[in-house]
Amino acid sequence: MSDIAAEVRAGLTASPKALPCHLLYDQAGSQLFEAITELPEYYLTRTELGILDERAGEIAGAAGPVRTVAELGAGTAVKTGTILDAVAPALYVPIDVSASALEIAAGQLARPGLEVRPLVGRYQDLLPELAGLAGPRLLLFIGSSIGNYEPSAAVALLAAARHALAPGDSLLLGADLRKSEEVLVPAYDDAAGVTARFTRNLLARLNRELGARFDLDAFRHLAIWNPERSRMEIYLESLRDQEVRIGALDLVVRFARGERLHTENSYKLPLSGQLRILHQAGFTPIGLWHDPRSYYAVHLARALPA
Ligand code: AVJ
Repeated sequence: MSDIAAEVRAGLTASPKALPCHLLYDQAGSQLFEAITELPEYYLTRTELGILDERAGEIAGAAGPVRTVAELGAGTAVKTGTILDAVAPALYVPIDVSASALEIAAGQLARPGLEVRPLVGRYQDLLPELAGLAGPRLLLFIGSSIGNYEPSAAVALLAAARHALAPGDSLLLGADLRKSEEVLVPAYDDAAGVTARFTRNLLARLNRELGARFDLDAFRHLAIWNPERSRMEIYLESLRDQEVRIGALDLVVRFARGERLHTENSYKLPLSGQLRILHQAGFTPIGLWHDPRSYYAVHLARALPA
């Protein structure tokens, strides 16, 4: 049986219903996310890329000498090229759950004098391996994926990274900043409906992989700004009372009309909140770059002695 079965059963029998956001990224979901990054409303990717491309020299200078660059969630590493050229490490270690994405990354980033050594797996399992790589090390965690984590979980993840690093090693973190609802909501509910398709693909995936019978038209994509928690919340909302059978789980799930299935949070902390997470994880900030509108922040931070 599919290894997503246990997570799906737990999430759909919980109250309120929720599924882990990593389930959004099957092959179709990853392609839809790529399409999201090109949308006019989705400012994150192009804003971060602008900062990295324009400030790569400064960032590399602030980081100092680096032997190894490792990257969490490297994917196809499309955004990493400029930084790698500026930092010029001897070794690049992209880390991702997707082996196919890492193959593309290795091909794209092949450069004379650079060894590319991909690691396939989950962050939690692979972070300890950073300790065995030649220092000084620079760990990249860009793309605002940190925003999918609860702040306490973000601290735990970065602290685990910190434990695998040595004093003097650095972290480069890209994170979306808090801004007006008028900008945030369209970024997660675009006019062309690509984000809605991305979210609904989760149900299509359950149909494909678990023999579920979700009617995709019976749910709508919902993107809500939560100002108290400083996050976008994404849901699928049931448009009617309905029962959905999930064959592989031998389970029937009941949805009331208006009931929500939570699929994602995307935190947009103000700068102070981002800095607090770095401090609590054992890093001291040494550099900060942002775009002219202050939509997005790129932090450079040094690992502190334990
Ligand atoms: C990949 C986590 C950065 O939160 O902006 C985009 C995921 N979800 N649109 C984000 C996402 C809907 C994205 N991250």
